[in-house]
Amino acid sequence: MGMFTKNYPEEIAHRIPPGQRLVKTWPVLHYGPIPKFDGTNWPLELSGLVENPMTLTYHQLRELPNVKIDADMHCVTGWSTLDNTWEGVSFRTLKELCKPSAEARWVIAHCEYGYTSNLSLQAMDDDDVLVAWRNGGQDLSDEHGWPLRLVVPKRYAWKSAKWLTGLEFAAKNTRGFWEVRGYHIHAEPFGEERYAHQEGARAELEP
Ligand SMILES: Nc1nc2c(c(=O)[nH]1)N[C@H]1C(S)=C(S)[C@@H](COP(=O)(O)O)O[C@H]1N2
Ligand SMILES: [Mo]
Repeated sequence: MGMFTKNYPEEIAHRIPPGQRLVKTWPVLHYGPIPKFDGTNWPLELSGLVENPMTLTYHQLRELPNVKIDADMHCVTGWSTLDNTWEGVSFRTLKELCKPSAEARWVIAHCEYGYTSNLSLQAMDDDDVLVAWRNGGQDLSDEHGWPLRLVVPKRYAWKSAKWLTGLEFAAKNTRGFWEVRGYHIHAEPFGEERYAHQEGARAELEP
């Protein structure tokens, strides 16, 4: 049990991972500056081990089938928020467009100003993973990732990369910004997978 663990009502207690606490307002958290979108284009590159490498214009991306999901968010520093409504394009739609090759097992998210994060393709290939531009029925604010961010609800929130510029498919695990600084490659909040030293052989074995 983490130091922040409190007793929550039964209806929600099972949704709060060990060591997390609920916050009422949505924090802003990132390293480095907030980019400004000029309102015209924010290309998204789908690259690496794919049959159809492509760069989608912002307009093309927004024209793809949209999805709306309801998800919880858990930051490794300890805060969680429940029932966030996100709108965007499903990762699976992008995957079908670029067609990762059979050897692709990892996805590296690239962001403005060089932030990266990576996850197994297995973790990304879920129906609640999306590239989003709206939250709570409103366009994202600049500080929450406008005009584009990744949302991976079942992993700690550093994997939900803001100001996303590309998704790169790879055969090997190249650790991202926080992953090289000692954070966990898989990062499942309910397993409290916070730190790299907890990985054991798992990073090698899976996926
Ligand atoms: N580009 C970028 N994305 C990022 C980060 C960052 O430093 N740079 N920080 C991550 C972390 S640690 C968290 S907890 C979430 C926070 O998202 P929020 O500011 O919208 O709450 O963004 C993630 N995405
Ligand atoms: Mo975080």
